[in-house]
Amino acid sequence: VEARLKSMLAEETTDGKPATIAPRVGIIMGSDSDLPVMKDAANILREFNVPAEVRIVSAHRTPEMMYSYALSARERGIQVIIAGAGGAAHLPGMVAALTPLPVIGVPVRASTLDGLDSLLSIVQMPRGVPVATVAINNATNAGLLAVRLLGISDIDLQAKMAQYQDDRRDEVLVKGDKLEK
Ligand code: RP5
Repeated sequence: VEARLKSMLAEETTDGKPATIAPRVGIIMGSDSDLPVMKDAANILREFNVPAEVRIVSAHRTPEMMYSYALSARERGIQVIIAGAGGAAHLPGMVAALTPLPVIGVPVRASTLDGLDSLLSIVQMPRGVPVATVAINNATNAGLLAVRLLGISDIDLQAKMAQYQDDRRDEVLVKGDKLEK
């Protein structure tokens, strides 16, 4: 598992600089079986040169670790937490209960219920404890939302996001042009 996680982590940013600076985003998940989905969030953050860490933290199997991760994240410089889990997906909500940081929940399709169980477990938070929930298995959007949140106080990052959106628009226009020809 450690080897798989290490290979997920950016050894260096895309502009060639070593990623030795403290992580701004924490990507956590309930099990290594969530990794094939959650790697999409790590890839987005790497694309935007946002330093991130990836950890397995289970609400049910390692509850003490979940507590210490959530309680220490802010003082370690983490600004946004992306939490993915499947089934009885309690991790994002429990972490949101323990930290004032914004928590983005990724419902992972992990059971016979096609991910609906994960979605409802994450999205149906009680008033007062918000989790920003993305679509089932859509860790890409979790990464993008984290970039947008950080972009509020980081104009360079916000400009990169605007460029990313322009690029997506251009892709659609090029496809449309091809269809018309
Ligand atoms: C959840 O249970 C995890 O987030 C995972 O999605 C699901 C299944 O975990 P494994 O049994 O594959 O470890 O806690």
